[in-house]
Amino acid sequence: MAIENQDKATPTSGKEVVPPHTPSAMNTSPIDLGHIEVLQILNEHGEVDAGLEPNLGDDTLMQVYRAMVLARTFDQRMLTMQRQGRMGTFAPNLGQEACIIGQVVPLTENDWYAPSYRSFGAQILRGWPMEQLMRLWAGFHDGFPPPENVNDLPFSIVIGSHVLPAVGIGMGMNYKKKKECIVVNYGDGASSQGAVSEALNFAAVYKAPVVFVCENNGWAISTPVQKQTMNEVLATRGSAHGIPSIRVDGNDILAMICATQEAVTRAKNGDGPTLIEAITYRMSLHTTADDPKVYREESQLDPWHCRCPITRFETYLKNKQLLTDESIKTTLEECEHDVIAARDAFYAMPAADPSEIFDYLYESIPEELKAQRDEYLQRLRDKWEDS
Ligand SMILES: Cc1ncc(C[n+]2csc(CCOP(=O)(O)OP(=O)(O)O)c2C)c(N)n1
Ligand SMILES: [Mg+2]
Repeated sequence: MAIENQDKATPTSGKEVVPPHTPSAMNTSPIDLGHIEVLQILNEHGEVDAGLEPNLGDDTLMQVYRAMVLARTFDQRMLTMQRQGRMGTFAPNLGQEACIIGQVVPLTENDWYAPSYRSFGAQILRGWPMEQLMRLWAGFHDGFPPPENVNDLPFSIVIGSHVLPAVGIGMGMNYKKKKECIVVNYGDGASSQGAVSEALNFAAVYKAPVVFVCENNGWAISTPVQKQTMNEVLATRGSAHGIPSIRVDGNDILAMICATQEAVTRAKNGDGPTLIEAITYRMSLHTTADDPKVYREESQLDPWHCRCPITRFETYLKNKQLLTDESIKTTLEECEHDVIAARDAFYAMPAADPSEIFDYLYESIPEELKAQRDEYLQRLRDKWEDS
């Protein structure tokens, strides 16, 4: 998606207004933030900082809004399908829509994107058909390869493992003298993986055109960020490697777009990587296999309800006369229509062949495994005959 007036989309200064995961203690971290900026452009009431407001153009703003609503609609439908027993394990992204959409808006189709498993909103915007993502989450291996002409990596379940390969892609861009970049998205939990530190160091040393987006949603399954690290300011992990790093209000779509745009421009100008720590909150389950009631109080979500990234953006768009209550309703209906159409296309796809689970580990299947396969398939046949 092209951004109009790109240089106007670049923030000139930041303000110390982003809430960390102890909201009342905003920016009272004992860690010295040094020169790390904290960027917010649209506050919780949808009021814009006129000095930082990007000139994105009305069409882009509306496309971004629709992408956020579509991400949430897809999210809700996937949860419903999973609860109906028609979907595999799924990782919701409720409340993180600004973060996930904003980080890919400044990318062109020549740029690359390395998603995490919670990045489906960005994947849809990058061109992944929703029915393919459904197939992927239902466990079909043919859902994983990126569509033709979409420069994305398949997402990795092994947390942080895609970050080093993303740096390799960035180094390849430098080697080929291409004015392109890659955005790689990973979580606060993944940021503690050793490979992520290696990736940051390599990117810094080789000036790789990489934008690291560390999506700090407060939780790594049941581990709160405060227990996972003694340095909650994850952006310092970038600056420790000599990488320009910034904290961004991850529920502020304008801040996310501006910070990413600035990082993309830096990368394409040959000035190397940037790390964006996007502060947001996981409002929903870790995955559908998780029950957060076991480890967090409902009341912990309270401060975040009023930070909803979609409501905030709607207020902004209404103030700009771009949105009305009526067009909000229409957008939602259109997104629901599109998601239902994708669901029906997914349901119409051929069922899995259970014998396939034996097919891809060995070039030729060992005799012992063949025997297990035959026994398994016979048991399935017996079960179907009984039912
Ligand atoms: C290397 C590795 N260790 C453990 C896991 C199990 N695991 C899956 S998700 C997750 C937490 C990840 O948290 P975070 O990086 O903050 O991302 P989020 O799920 O919050 O988006 C863990 C530990 C894994 N997938 N890979
Ligand atoms: Mg997390």
